[in-house]
Amino acid sequence: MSAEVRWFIIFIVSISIYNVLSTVPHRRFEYKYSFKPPYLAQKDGSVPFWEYGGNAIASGENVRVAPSMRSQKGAIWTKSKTTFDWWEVDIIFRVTGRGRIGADGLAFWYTESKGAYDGNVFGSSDKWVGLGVFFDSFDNDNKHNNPYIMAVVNDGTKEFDHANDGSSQMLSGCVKDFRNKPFPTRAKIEYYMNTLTVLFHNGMTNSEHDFEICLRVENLVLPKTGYFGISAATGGLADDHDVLHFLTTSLYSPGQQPTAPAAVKVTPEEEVKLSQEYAEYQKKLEHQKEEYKKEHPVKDQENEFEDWFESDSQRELRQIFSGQGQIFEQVRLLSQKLDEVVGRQERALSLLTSLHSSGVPQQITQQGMPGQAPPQPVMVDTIRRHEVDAILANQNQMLAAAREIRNFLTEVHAKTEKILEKPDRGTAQVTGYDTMAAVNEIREALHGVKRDTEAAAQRVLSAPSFSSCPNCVTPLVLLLAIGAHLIIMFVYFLYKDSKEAQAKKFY
Ligand SMILES: [Ca+2]
Ligand SMILES: [Ca+2]
Repeated sequence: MSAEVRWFIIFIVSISIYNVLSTVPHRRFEYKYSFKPPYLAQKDGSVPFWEYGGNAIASGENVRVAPSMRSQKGAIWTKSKTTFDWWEVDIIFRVTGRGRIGADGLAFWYTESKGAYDGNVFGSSDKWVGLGVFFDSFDNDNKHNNPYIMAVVNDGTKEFDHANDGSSQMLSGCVKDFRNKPFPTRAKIEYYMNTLTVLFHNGMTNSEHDFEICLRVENLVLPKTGYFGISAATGGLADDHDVLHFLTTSLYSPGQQPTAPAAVKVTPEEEVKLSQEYAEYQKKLEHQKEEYKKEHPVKDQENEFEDWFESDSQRELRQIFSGQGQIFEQVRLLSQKLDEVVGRQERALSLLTSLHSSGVPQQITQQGMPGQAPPQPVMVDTIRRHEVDAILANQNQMLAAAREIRNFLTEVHAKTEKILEKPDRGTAQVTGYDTMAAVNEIREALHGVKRDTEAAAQRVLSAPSFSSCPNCVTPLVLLLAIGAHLIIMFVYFLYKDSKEAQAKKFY
């Protein structure tokens, strides 16, 4: 390979890599718009960079946006507005309740201003400006299509149509059950290049790869900046609405680079003050740690051991879950296989129909219009019915012939066997040979007699005085005498043969 070709290939590869990279957005984790365990809430109950209210409770592990009690409403909002155009939010949540059906649901918000903590739309304010993605548990319009996930955009003028579950207002949605799942359910809400995509993970497995698409809306214009929020509400029926993770990632198109946060100018006094605060905080923390250790020295160990072992019911549940997970996996595989089979069937059907349509009518057109080119080439010249019949008849004939040959061979075989069993039968041949020899002898004798007779006849004819001899025997008498002799000889030979044969039989 010459150097030019090598450089050309490197150039092409680098261009293609650049093209691929240029379509992938640049991502940056936004900690100011996220929360996750552990230490989700601090000791005083606050969640850094977030504020919550209503009936919401934050713990170290999750935010219970609305607890499973009647008519509860709560919400949690980011403290500051977003500073990026495109984003992806990954929410891990659980909606759990004892009832077969629950209420009311959970909502994700991206709005121009923060909503209330006790509003009418899943715990937040109505007439919002921006986007709401609702996880609606309760079937208000009785169409048996809940739990339902939907995206609704509002310009601040419309009231949410609870009676119809927002069916006339939503951009798009999907029926997905998110209540009481073995693993936490997840939603990925992405807004990139004016396209909104909502992916959903149904919590049946713990796999990262089991997201399904719920909805996709293109050419969507949302407020340039806004607040993220989560709200939830219960009604007559009540579920626990827990949010475990809220992770925000800002997305930047390849040309656009993430803007570095503006450098904050700190005066020397402030710097001293801040470092003092930090030192005090560290001291306080150490002090609290020591106190805690003093208070719970034994309990800790107990807890440690408790964590090590699982109870019977926990183990049973775990086994059930893993079994169900396997079943689910198998069913999914089966459904994939079924899809393949259906696909193949359809392909085969389409091939058959194309064969049918290009086979029969084409013959007609070819016969009708010999000058015209066929519309489609004949794909396969199939065997005709009468040809099949002829082949079958031939085969039958061949079979019959083969059977006859076989019978004949069996007969021959049987006879050979008999012959081999009784080799003495070979004497019959000898007898036949004797008969032949005897017949030959007779023939020879007859020839001799004939010759003699002819010679005698010539002599008789040549003798002129023959008729004058009265004592001589007449030729007729002579011939009769010879014939009588011959018959006697013949009978004697036959008698001799039969005697010999009889004698051989006994032998
Ligand atoms: Ca509803
Ligand atoms: Ca409904």
